[in-house]
Amino acid sequence: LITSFGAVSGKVQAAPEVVSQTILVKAGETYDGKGQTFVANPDTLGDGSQDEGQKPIFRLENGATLKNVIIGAPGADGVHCYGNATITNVTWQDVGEDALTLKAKGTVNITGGGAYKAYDKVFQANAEGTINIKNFKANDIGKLARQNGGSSYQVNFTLDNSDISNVKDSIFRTDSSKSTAKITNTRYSDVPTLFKGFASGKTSQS
Ligand code: ADA
Ligand code: CA
Ligand code: CA
Ligand code: CA
Repeated sequence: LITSFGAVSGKVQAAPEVVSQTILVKAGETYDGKGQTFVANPDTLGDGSQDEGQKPIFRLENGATLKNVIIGAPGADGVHCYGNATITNVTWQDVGEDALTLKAKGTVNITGGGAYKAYDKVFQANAEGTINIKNFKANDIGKLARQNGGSSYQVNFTLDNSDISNVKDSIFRTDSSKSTAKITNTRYSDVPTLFKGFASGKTSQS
């Protein structure tokens, strides 16, 4: 009887962990949240509004992995990736300023999980590199991924086997004539535009 107290889908849910100082995942290391929910302390990391300059809940060094994590509200500035990163089964229940930012050149592979309630952007590319999104769900978002406005380096975006709904702006957006975007095997509902700002021949959908 005691084991089913507070149970959801047969599992006892731990209270969200309030993160007051950004959790650092060192180069090459893996942080497995084991399904735990993490929220930002609004006094130290940020309140999850559209104010810039909020801090991330997780900071990943080059080659780090983040998996089995739920980010609740407030989400502050989500996850910052400095170089290559593997993001597996991470769900943003209520995206804060944004969900994840590529902060230094690298490839970010996001597989599984989802992002919800993003007033503006989910993924933000502030450095050259590649963002691959696969087996993902997003609902009630502004844009799925955005290369930093006015930047001209190359970012390659891919989206595969995902479900995207209720988008205000677009799936992928850039201002760079070098950047590319490819969408495969993905279902949409209420998505006004797939690609915004890409040069001709730089996008594909199948
Ligand atoms: C906006 C802002 C950038 C940067 C970015 C981000 O695009 O103009 O300077 O802060 O958000 O990384 O959230
Ligand atoms: Ca921003
Ligand atoms: Ca939100
Ligand atoms: Ca941000």
